[in-house]
Amino acid sequence: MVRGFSIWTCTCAAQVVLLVQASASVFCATLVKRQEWRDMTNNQKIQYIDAVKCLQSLPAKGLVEAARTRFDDFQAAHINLTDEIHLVGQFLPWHRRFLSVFEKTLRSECGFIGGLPYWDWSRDVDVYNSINKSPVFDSVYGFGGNGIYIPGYAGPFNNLSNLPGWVPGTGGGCVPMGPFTSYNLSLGPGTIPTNHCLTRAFDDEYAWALSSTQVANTTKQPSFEIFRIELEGQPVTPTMKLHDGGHFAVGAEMLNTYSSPGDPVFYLHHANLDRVWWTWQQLDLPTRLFDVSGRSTVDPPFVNITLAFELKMLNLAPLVPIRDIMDPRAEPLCYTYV
Ligand SMILES: *[C@@H]1O[C@H](CO)[C@@H](O)[C@H](O)[C@H]1NC(C)=O
Ligand SMILES: *[C@@H]1O[C@H](CO)[C@@H](O)[C@H](O)[C@H]1NC(C)=O
Ligand SMILES: *[C@@H]1O[C@H](CO)[C@@H](O)[C@H](O)[C@H]1NC(C)=O
Ligand SMILES: *[C@@H]1O[C@H](CO)[C@@H](O)[C@H](O)[C@H]1NC(C)=O
Ligand SMILES: *[C@@H]1O[C@H](CO)[C@@H](O)[C@H](O)[C@H]1NC(C)=O
Ligand SMILES: [Cu+2]
Repeated sequence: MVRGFSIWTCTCAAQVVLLVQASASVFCATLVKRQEWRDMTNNQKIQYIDAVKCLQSLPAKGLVEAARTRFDDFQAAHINLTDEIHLVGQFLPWHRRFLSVFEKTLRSECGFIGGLPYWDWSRDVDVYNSINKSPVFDSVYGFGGNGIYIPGYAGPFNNLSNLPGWVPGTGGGCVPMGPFTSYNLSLGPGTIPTNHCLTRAFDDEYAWALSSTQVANTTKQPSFEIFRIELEGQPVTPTMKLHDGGHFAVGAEMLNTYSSPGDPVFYLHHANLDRVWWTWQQLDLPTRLFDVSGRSTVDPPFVNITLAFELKMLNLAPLVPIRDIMDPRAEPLCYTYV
């Protein structure tokens, strides 16, 4: 994927000037197709899982000492930046860039030839009001299922019952089946590094938040800021929304704001959120293609997010201004949802 990034590392003045003046789309040679998990062939599913396992077998590049693998590097960056990238205006742009770097890394370092898959949970929840039966959690052609049931499980710090409206999940322990049973995480829970298995605690109590009715309510929001708040959810909204609904429905590893990218399904959940954002942008592209706003930090003093705000990826990738990741069809992103 050197070609994909080449324009950004180019020192040629003319190209840089052109880029600044246009402040818009630099067209891609090709777009990778991001597909819904169940629409992929079994062969494509295995290729994706193998690529993630490849990242889990490559050595870390050392952002934090406790990170063992390239897969951990991504989790480490997310943990480090968590307080700057949630509940703020850059929430969606940051995660769009993060997923794109993950996708490009799978391609450049693990020979993956496809696009990042997404998980359209509405396709499960609209039918079953549950995520349990989702093909995403298949133990052969998916990410494995629920964690082993631990009665009274209330999170790694045993304090989730403090959350308003908390209903215990149906798992909590190690995921016993699927492709990720033998991979122990080195980071998390939260900001603490521990050697632990991948855990899940499915909780269908929150599945309603992922229905197509909820998606429609989100995409009808008139401004970027209200759209982002309605998508991201608690504690700014009084009830669960698409973003936190997905994290809570899967539970355990996925429930921790810092360390949730330890569950490989994180990337499919966030790809779907990114797809919902792109859907919202496309409903009024002339207005919304470059529409961002919102506070830059959770606590004052904060500035308002603009297109010039730079997204940090630490040691994963160079800084880019939000302007450059507003259009998935343009460099440096180059993907399309199908
Ligand atoms: C992020 O990394 C910086 C630099 O290593 C460190 O000072 C900071 O404590 C880290 N923050 C978190 C939340 O891990
Ligand atoms: C649970 O404890 C952890 C670690 O002390 C803390 O970070 C987290 O905010 C707590 N969660 C709740 C819901 O109280
Ligand atoms: C993986 O973590 C679990 C605890 O979650 C532990 O029981 C197991 O021994 C660890 N496996 C390895 C190979 O470190
Ligand atoms: C739909 O969106 C509005 C904001 O426009 C929000 O107040 C309301 O709670 C949402 N409805 C549901 C069911 O989430
Ligand atoms: C951010 O934008 C809001 C709404 O337009 C405005 O009220 C506020 O003063 C701005 N804050 C800063 C720090 O520019
Ligand atoms: Cu996040």
